Amino acid sequence: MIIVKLGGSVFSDKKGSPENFRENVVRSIAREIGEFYPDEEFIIVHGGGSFGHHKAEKYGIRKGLIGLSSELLFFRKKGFSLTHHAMLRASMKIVEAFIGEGLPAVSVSSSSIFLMDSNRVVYGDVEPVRKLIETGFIPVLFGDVAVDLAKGVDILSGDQIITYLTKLFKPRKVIFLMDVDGIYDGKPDEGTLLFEISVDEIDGLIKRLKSLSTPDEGDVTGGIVNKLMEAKEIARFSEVWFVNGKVPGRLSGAIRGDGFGTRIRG
Ligand code: IP8
Repeated sequence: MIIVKLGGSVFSDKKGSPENFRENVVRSIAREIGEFYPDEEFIIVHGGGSFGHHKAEKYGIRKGLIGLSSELLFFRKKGFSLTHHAMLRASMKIVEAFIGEGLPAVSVSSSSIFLMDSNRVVYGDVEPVRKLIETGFIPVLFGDVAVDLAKGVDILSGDQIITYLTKLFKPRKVIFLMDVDGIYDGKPDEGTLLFEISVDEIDGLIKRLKSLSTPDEGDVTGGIVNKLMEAKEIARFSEVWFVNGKVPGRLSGAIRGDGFGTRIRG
């Protein structure tokens, strides 16, 4: 099994107009997956991109529901619903592109199966996902809003969903598709691309990137630093790759194992 994270900055321009969608890019990714499916099982998890992050920010979803005036409570709950519906629209477009390329993709709403507690997933009803895979489907999950037992509500990142699924399903690979060539030891346009990182090097790298970074604008779940923190967990169970999802051939290279990008050594 392979889990593919379809980053929001791959299928959309996060800084562009709300809900813009790169259908050609997603179709090309679907075609590459089609070269390996059905011999290989896949789960797709996509991010928020130009669909989720803007609304999540506008309605302050990450701040939760505790101690709010009734007016603010209503505002935030409405934002929860609107953010979820924006993600449903993103997922619909992605699933349609996959179906258009002949792949039996099926959308699974993350907010319907996961519960969080203080920013982390604590429960996931993933049996239907397992059965979908066993029956030959390609489940498509996504970063979403979620009920949080401590805060009321929160945003659940696609990256965290992948960590949770990896612990249970132990895929042979997890591949993060991004809009840059992989992980850099500095800012993507200035630093050097790292072709291989060992798990033990991740903490040092996170520290360095944090000291350089301006917060990732338009990303409520923490961008590359958050991804690396999840990757550190994921690499205990699976091989991890970071490759450019906008460049045709990079995904299939990572699937074959001779890809251009960053590989995390477990
Ligand atoms: O882009 C965030 O998912 P991510 C989802 O995987 C929302 O962090 C709703 C902003």
